[in-house]
Amino acid sequence: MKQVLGILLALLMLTLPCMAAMAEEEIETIVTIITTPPQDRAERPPCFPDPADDFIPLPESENYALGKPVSAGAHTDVYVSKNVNDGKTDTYWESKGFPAEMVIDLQGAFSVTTVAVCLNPSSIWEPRTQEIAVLVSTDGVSFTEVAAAAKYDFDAATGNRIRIDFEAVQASFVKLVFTMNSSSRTGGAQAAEICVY
Ligand SMILES: [Ca+2]
Repeated sequence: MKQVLGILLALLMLTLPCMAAMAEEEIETIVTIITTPPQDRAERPPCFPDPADDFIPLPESENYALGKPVSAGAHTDVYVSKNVNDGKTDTYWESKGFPAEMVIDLQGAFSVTTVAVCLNPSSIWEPRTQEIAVLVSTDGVSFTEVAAAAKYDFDAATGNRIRIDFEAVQASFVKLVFTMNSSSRTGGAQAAEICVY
């Protein structure tokens, strides 16, 4: 009997390392590394439309007006002229009355084709219409009209911005003349950003 038990014990001792090896194989860990998407913006499920899809598109080329010197007549309250090209749509210029001229010194001669006027994109800014003409100059003294006065509709649904396109022209100075704003909240022109492309 003792002999049988001894044999069984020996067999058990022999098979234990094999069983341990099998157990190790069975619990082999598989690691899958998944890279996370960029966390700099909220993810939007594809079934939800992006409101920006309906925004009036702006050129992706350089905005020659950004940060350049500007000059305009009297402004309302704290809404000074330099707010018009500081790159922020939450700051804006508001003229005191009409007509309201805004001149941007591009500090160099550029071939320009488009002027965009943007208001704050928030829907708190109810729809309004402004009448605007665009003129250009190479010397800052003599200006040529490139877009006659016309009415443009600003609506948060389309980004609260408009663009005025014209034939390519050399310009060192761009002047906008505002002659009407349908908003009942102001008696002047309003622009959060004026961009020149
Ligand atoms: Ca601004």
